[in-house]
Amino acid sequence: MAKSRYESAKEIYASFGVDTEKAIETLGNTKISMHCWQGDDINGFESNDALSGGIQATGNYPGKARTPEELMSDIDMALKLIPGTHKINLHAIYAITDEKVSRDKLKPEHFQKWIDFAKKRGLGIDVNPTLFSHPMAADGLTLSHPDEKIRRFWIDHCKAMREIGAYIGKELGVTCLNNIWIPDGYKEVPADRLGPRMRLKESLDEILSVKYDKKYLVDSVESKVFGIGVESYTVGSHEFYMNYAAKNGVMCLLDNGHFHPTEVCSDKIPSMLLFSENLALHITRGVRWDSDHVVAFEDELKEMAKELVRCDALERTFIGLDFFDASINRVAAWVIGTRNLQKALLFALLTPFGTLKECQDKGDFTKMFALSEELKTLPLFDVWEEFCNRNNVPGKNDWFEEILKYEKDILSSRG
Ligand code: RNT
Ligand code: ZN
Repeated sequence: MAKSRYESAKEIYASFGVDTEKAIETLGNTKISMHCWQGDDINGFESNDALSGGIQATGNYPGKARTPEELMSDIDMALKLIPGTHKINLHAIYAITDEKVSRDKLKPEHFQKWIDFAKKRGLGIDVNPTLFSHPMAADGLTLSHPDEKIRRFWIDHCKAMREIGAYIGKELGVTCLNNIWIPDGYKEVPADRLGPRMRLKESLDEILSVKYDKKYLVDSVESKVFGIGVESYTVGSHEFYMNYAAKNGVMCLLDNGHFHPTEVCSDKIPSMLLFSENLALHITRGVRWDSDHVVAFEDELKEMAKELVRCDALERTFIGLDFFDASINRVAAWVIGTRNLQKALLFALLTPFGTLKECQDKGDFTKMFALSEELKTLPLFDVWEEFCNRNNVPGKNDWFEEILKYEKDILSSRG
């Protein structure tokens, strides 16, 4: 009988010293946190007010989710086409409440429907306080606001979300990551760079002073270089949070859209891992700016995946996605972006790092280069298809047929 494509791919990789079975197994155990906000352009269920806070979703592709039921149905559809069992990432504005609940008054019960949803499917949940798209953040300042009353509101909101996260982690038996990102900054060169950062530091100190079992809740802080309307100064810069995280035992979250366009996160990963136990990531794709394009299978993504694998860091990294494209089918966006990240991880898992490192240390850069280039055209596709088959998820273009059907049957009927 002729060998299957996978069998011959397995032999080819073995000739490079790579075990495809091990790669498939590791990839199957790697959880990705799929962000709910791709499904509705970060609208949430509070109101239909415009998105604000230095971020923007552009496009008006029909069929966006308008209710919790629609969003859950769309997430289900996406997860059917994504191999493995993962986590979903929720923002505070996705609370499901009968009446309007102020963000500083949110309680675990307002996430009960999500907990039930996740339990049924064996998913984990991550949470985020929402410090944007709100009248109290109208001037773009939250935890660093000079007005104590406004700071108080946002501190209380962050505390509420941590309590919710800890509850969720316990209920699901999967550690919940609470990630804090704030839009705070100034359009013009500020007169005082230190004051806002001192206030942010104090706010964070209070928020994080409540201790939870790390089995249930862990925290991260997310930096940014700039945002729309805050081009000159960002309070929560990388240096601010990297130092804050190191000193306070929380995680630094690297969003690869949040640095200068020629800076790369792949290079930051090993340095972060050398000094902290855990790392959190938002995987996105910036095109010329923090544009949050859907993750594509491109070089920097592969390079980040390679760092996670060769630093043996998959188990200590919280890998989340963060993109929002409203110009294409949103369910397809989730599937394309998530599968691309998984493909990049598989590509990394199929790399003979031992041999490559040996070349580097011996100074044999010719062989290192030659081998790296050969690896790029090995039959990744066949191993990926095998991974999809074993996880009962369609491979090749079959998944896209399912998207078209869902669009025709479900999405097209939404007004
Ligand atoms: C914004 C940050 C942040 C948000 C989400 C919605 O620049 O990347 O992570 O995108 O929390
Ligand atoms: Zn982010």
